[in-house]
Amino acid sequence: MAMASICFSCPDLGFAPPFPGRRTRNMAKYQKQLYLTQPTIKAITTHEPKVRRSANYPPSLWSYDYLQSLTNNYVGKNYETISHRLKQSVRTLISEGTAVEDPLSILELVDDLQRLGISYHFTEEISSVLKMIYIHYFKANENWNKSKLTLKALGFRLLRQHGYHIPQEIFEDIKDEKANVQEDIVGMLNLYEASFLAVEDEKILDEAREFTSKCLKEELEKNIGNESMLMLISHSLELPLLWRPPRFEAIWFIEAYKKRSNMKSMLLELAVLDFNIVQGIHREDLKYLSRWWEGLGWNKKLSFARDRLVESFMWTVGASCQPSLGVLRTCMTKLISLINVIDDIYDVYGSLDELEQFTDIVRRWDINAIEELPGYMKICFLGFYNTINEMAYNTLTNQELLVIPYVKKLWTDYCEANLVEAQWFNSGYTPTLEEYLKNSCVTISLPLIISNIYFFTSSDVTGEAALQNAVKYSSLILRLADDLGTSTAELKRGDVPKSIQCYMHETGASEEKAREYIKNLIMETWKTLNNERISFNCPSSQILVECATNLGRMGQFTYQYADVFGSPDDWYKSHEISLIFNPKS
Ligand code: 0FV
Ligand code: MN
Ligand code: MN
Ligand code: MN
Ligand code: MN
Repeated sequence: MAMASICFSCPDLGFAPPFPGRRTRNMAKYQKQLYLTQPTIKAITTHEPKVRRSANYPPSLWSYDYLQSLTNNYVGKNYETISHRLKQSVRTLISEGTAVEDPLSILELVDDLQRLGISYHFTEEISSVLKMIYIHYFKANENWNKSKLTLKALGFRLLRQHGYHIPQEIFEDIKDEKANVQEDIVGMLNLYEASFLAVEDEKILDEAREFTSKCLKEELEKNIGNESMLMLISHSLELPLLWRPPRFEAIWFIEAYKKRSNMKSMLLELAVLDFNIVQGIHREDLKYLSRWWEGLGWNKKLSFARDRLVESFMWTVGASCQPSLGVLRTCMTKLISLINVIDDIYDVYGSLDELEQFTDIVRRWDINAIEELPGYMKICFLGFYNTINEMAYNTLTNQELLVIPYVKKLWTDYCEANLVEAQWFNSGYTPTLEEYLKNSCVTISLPLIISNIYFFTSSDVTGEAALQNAVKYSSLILRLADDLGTSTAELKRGDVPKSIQCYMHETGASEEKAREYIKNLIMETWKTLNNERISFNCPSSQILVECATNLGRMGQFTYQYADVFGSPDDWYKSHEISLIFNPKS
């Protein structure tokens, strides 16, 4: 069958984010347009399409005045002192753990620190403690094989996550011991989480995942036993740890940790305080961004499109929450806010003629051509152009780098791919899944976002090849997750067939089977991404690799039930509130 080429392996998307000198795509096809038939201003402004589609997006939940009223209550010497003292105590705890030589308790501590969202304070301590565990307990292989399942599985997950390639064979005996394994709920849960660290062709891990997920589901159905354990199981089954954006995991895990019988109150105290201090910084970022967004005025002037500043900021915090990365967050939120509106113009509001014109003016990066555009596009283009040029100006003055030629190319590629979708839609064409994915991993905008940020914030990034792969696989994950959550509404209002429909068209599969296929493709893509991440060893692009991965995770988190980004519901709103508006107590 024609599908064989992409069957459960990551398709070659045929694109790469254009870090310098790497981009070769030929889009000459579209370059002929417009110059030949440049319309007069009059012709354009009177050429209003008879009907425009509408997505009926609800308005923003958050007013400008409300966002401006936010304060940061967690500044000052007092909080710093308490936080410093608690961090010192945690350091002592880690080194005591090392001294007693109980690998399980050390691993549990590391896992708790990560899930509580505070491990970034202890990166050196954690990496030396894991190295110690690797050398003492793992390299002496037989010891591991005799160890308890929880120890093996937790060690496997944390060590792989930190770049040690532990072989799947340490779980080889599991298939002969299913009865014993089933008795050990904690061990099973840890094995289930560990199995997501698989790379391609690791059958033992695939089997372990199938087996443990079946048993854990049964355990939930029985609904007996420790309540806190059942909570952990249902949380894992909803989305495994590896697929969750860390900041959102911290929100949940801090509450779960409070209920744990053997919890350490000092860890909890630090996690809550640190969460609030960091949230205060995010609130300041958001306050600034809300002034920018209000000044841009798109919420009023382009009211057909999504007004989603807070939600775009939420994606950004999901991608990168560290206090020191405020500039990155500011850039990324601006980019996502621009992208949402431009995407709505291509998908919903614009006529094909207008979209060709818009694509062309972006390609020319020519402010003189703005006169040709219809009114709403004048606002969109100038707002977009000024925002991007201003960020490029900052790079020019701060780093003496002129990035406009690169950035212009990135946006041209993005707009051209969106135009292809619009042309497909207008001609009623259904692409093959492979053809669709090649184009739609550009329109999902993750490569655009990460490479814009690369140009705007990092003056000395090396190791682009590894970064490119992380971007490529994360884009695919985000695209597929987005299609699972948004395509029903998109097709209803009129849009190009998305991955699910392309697969159905190509294979005759039912929608249910097609969704199953897409979910499997996400799983397979994670394996490839894991492989990249395990072997990734380039500190200077680590931040962007994390950002890209986290954007994929944000897609899986956001779109697991519906298009809550387009139409926020109570579930989504409660996450916004706990992320930004309510401090933890
Ligand atoms: C996609 O919307 C969307 F808004 C996303 C992915 C949230 C913002 C995050 C990023 C830009 C990374 P939509 O489903 O309309 O996108 P497509 O591409 O399907 O039109
Ligand atoms: Mn789109
Ligand atoms: Mn769209
Ligand atoms: Mn579209
Ligand atoms: Mn979509």
